Amino acid sequence: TNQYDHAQVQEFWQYVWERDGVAELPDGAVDPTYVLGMFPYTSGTLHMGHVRNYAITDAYARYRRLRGDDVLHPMGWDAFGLPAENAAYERASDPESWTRACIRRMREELETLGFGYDWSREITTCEPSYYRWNQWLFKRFHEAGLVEFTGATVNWCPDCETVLADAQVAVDEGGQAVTATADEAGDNGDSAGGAHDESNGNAHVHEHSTARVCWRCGTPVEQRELDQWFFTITDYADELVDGLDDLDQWPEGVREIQRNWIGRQEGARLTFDVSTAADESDTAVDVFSTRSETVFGATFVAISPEHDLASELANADEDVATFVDQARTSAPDTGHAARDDFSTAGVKTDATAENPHTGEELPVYVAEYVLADVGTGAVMGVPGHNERDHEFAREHDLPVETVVVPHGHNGTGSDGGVATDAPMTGEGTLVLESPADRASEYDGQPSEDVREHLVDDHEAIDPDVTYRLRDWLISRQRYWGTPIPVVHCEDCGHVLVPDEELPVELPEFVQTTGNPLDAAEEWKETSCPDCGGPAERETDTMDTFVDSSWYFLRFLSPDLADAPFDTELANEWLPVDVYVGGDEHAILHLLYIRFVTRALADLGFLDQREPVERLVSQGTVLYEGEKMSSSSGNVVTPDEYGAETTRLFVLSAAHPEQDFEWTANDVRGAYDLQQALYSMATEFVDEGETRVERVSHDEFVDREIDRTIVAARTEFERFRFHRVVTEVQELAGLLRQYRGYDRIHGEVYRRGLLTIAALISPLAPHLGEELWNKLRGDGLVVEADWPALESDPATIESDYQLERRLVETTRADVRDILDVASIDAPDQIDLVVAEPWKYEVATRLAVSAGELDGDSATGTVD
Ligand code: ANZ
Ligand code: ZN
Repeated sequence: TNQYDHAQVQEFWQYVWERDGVAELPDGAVDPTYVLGMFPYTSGTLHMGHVRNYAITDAYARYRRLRGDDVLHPMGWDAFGLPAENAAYERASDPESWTRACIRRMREELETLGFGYDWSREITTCEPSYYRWNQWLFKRFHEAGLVEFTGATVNWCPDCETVLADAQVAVDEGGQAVTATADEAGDNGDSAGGAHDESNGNAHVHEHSTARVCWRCGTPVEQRELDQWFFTITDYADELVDGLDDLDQWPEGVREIQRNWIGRQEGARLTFDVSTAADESDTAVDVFSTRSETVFGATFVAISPEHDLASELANADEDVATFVDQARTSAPDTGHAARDDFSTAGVKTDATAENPHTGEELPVYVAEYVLADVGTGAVMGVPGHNERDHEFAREHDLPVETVVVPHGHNGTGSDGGVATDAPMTGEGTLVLESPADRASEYDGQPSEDVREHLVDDHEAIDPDVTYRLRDWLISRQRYWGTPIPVVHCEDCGHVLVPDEELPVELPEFVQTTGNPLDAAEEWKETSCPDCGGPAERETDTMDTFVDSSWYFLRFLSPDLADAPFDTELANEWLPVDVYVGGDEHAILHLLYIRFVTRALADLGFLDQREPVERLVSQGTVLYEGEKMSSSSGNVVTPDEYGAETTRLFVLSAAHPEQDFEWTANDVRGAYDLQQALYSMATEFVDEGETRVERVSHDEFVDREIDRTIVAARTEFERFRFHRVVTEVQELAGLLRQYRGYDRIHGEVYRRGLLTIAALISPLAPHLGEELWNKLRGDGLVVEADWPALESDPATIESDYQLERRLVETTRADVRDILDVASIDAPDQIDLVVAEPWKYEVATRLAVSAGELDGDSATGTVD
């Protein structure tokens, strides 16, 4: 029949592909094209975000195979993490069996969709044969001085006696706890160590001081200072920012996000001498400022509640003590995100600070808006020029002085009053008030210049750089992760587990209130590798972002037993040619893989310093305006019209970076296209009479087929799969007209259909095989060559380039191009009818010149 039975077709071709191992990288492949999608977190089921992600990589991988490349297109599982542990509690089971069940199901789903992975390279991060290399990595980083053990503020539930990840902390809003459940945490369209793993070491998420309670027992959460393990990613801060400039195949948006995250700020450090009322021990406070020239207008100094001086002043002053205590416990680890939404709470101390330039004595405040982990944890308050200082001054009746005015204004200097107007935050001209300052060389100079000079002229003002980036906190006080390969010995302190004893495997899981590793007494008890005395194992496990920070290297040699990856292969095959994933990974995961790659390079295990050459950041699939995800319950299962319809739809709905809406109508459209192409092929095969002698319009059709091939290649390279679909549809339309016009030339028509089969096959591979098989009777389209051109490739190519230029240029340029192409538009429209694209451009031009009305112009150029 002419009916395309998608279920049967899918099953059949999937069987054939597997039998023939078509997606496996051939032995001895030299520098294959490495196409990678962010591997999924094993949360239980695939959602539309995954389907889109993997449809994109599969389309590109299949395209590169058609082009004749060897292609490495592997898949694996990001299998450690909190959701598995939570699910184990909910189901009274254990994280491992839950994870295994998820993997089985998700792999089946991927197979149903017909994605062509080299399954011989499958990796699973919760297997000891994988995670031992996380431990190896930890040790190498430790040897290189990239590991630190130091205090950090963490969430602590006093009832469960455990540290809680941010996702395990619920916000109690008026008695209603909004819990961050395993489901939400694990299933945000994430892959590659995604949003499921919350307490990422350097994401300081600000939360208001509404009650924060334990997700399990509802007890208010405390902030505790605990010793934790860190990777010192900040050592690479400069490199990681500077390296972004060379990543010219990464979306600018992602690079900008990374730049902001690293937050390099150049400025100056100014030293203020401080005297306290007790005045035995005078001290000094350093502040960091990006606008050091505004020091002339500083009217106070403010320090964070965590500042050493604040503790010191609290000893002698009860008000200060109360404020400091309350400020330290009320907010969790505050951070940069808080800066738009800050508090003006503060307390005046009896200390004063001497303005290093004017010598003026300024009051010293302890203020909440001064963040402990930014700059030096202290600021000079310049209400005339800084928003936050201005608000604070208003609240605390502090004077406002204006010392910079817009260029060209001769300002009136300070008003000496209380802030009412907005501060002047821009650059301008320095205008100084006091007679002494007026005489100074800075008065009347541009603010930028003064800033530059101050660091040279002034002993108490030095150049300084600060970063927003924090070290990567990798400690997790929970079970389902990689054990940190350290033992604690009373005599020797921290001792690393020797390489021969790796992996340190997880003990059996037990349900308990705190960290199951703490409860595993037998496992914990060990002997010191150095002195042989009694010692205890470290019970922290690693952040799962460690697992995903190097997995792309493991795919090169997944079974290697004596190293995490093969250095020689890595030097040949890296960087990953194309990496595709959701943009929620713009910072953490994509920053960690860059950091780890650079660190491994410095350790001599790699030549490459960047892991990914080209990054494709995919947009969101929406359903009635909301993100499609299993936790919001609006997942569309791909059964109704078949898996392939889903693939074809997600690829043709929009270009990969765009969000798009899932609509039943458009899905139906993708289905109809398959039916239509299938019918064309079956009708042609059944066709009785075709021609063998060539006539002029055969030439035209041949040329259009060639043109489509060239166009599709460009669109595949640009990841514009929806344009490939359009090209195929247009060619199909032309073939239909051709067939209706006269008897067709059999070979030309057949070539047209075979071209369609080949070009659609990366997007809809089952359909591609089916068409190919109908038309040829043997062979597989996945093993076919890229369709050959009939006419001179150079001519087609140059015509096509011209066409592209026409599409991409502005109307003003079009006339020039038409001149070059010797088309006398619009008078000769008739003559260019044979070449529709020229016709379109010409009619558009004519419309815009008022020589034709819009109705008679058809088609679009874009
Ligand atoms: C004085 C000044 C005057 C500043 C002026 C800016 C403008 P932004 O504002 O994002 O460019 N700062 C420094 N350390 C801080 C801390 N620990 N907590 C809160 N704020 C802090 O960041 C740079 C500015 O942030 C610094 O420059 C400092 O205020 C403030 F017209 O110094 B500035
Ligand atoms: Zn010891």
